[in-house]
Amino acid sequence: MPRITDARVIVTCPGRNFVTLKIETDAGVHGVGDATLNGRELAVAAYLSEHVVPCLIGRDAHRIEDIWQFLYKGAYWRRGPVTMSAIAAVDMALWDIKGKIAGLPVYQLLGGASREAVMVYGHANGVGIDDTIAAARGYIDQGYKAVRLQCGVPGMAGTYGVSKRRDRYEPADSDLPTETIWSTEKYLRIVPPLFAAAREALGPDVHLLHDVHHRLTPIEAARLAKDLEPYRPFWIEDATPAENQDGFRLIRQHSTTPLAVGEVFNAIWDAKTLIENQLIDYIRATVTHAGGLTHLRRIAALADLYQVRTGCHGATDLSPVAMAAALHFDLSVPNFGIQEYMAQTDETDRVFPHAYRFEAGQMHPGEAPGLGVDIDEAQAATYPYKRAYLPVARLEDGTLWSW
Ligand code: GCO
Ligand code: MG
Repeated sequence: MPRITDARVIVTCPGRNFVTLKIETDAGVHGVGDATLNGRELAVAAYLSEHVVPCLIGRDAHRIEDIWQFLYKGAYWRRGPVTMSAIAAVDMALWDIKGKIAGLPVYQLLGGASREAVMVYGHANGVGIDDTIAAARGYIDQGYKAVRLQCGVPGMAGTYGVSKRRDRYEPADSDLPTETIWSTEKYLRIVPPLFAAAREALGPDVHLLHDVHHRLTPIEAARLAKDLEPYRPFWIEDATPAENQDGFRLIRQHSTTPLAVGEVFNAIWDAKTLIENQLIDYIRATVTHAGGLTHLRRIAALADLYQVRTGCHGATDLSPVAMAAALHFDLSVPNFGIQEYMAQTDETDRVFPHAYRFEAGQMHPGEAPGLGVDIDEAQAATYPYKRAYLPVARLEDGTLWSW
């Protein structure tokens, strides 16, 4: 049996912060897992190094399910993003080790490929409608079959999803949280014309997506879903905060626009009511924030019973380790829908050499044994941690809102 001999947490900032767990075994192989929780990175790093790593040493690295249960039930304090990201990192690293020992890519251990490759969506954004459509064309020219559209809101200084640099989007931009101003009324005036113009300009085939980023009340979200219906969006995402799951019932009563939710979910219990009541169409939980491959597969299996498909979060605050793990998951689950993809910086790609590849709007995890991704510790050490927070949003009268 491969015994765990050592585990350590590596925090690096090649342009943005990443937390990686590396587990060593006496079988001559190691595994890596992503534990990045944007803006709260060191909480997960400490949870792992202070409370998880000591419990791992000496254990059989093959016992993935048992170690998962040990860390989940054994903590007594269940769930939560910090706990579940820490468990996820261990889980990913153990799947990586198992794959390397078996000499197989992880997707083979998960039942093999259910498709040739996985459809991804890119992020098109711009200050106005025209440059957003131009950005979308840029993605379509690269072969993308699906594009997310976000544009600036007239009368507002900035908004979620619109970056200074078109090809990169990094909201965690400041040593202390940046304060931004939000106007629902102004936002609701611009998104339907954006979609009307995009559908007209880009034709019927390309999938168009949009992220509301938790900013609307249920009835406002229902209005947006209804207004966008003629333009056949692939989904609208996080239309309203999901703590109140009945809010989604209200949106459903008014529209057939598909709904996606779940990038901030960390356990199957966050999604259970939404899935069982068929209040959503896509579940966006990720391998990093929702307990690793072991738990994400459980969520996907529940979703599959209700024809809810997966659409994993894939922003740049998930490291290439998470992207690799997501692609093995995506390739294997029967109810895959789509995968979000944002290219990382060259520095990040150098710190995390990987086997996954993009081609014509689709991605594949590659055939390397394990996850097919690693961390170059020497490179990582040259980029020390730098505190960075996500922004906060306030209404025009100063009321704190959902960012
Ligand atoms: C997305 C997300 C991200 C989040 C980010 C927060 O759909 O890609 O909403 O961009 O804002 O992951 O850390
Ligand atoms: Mg989102």
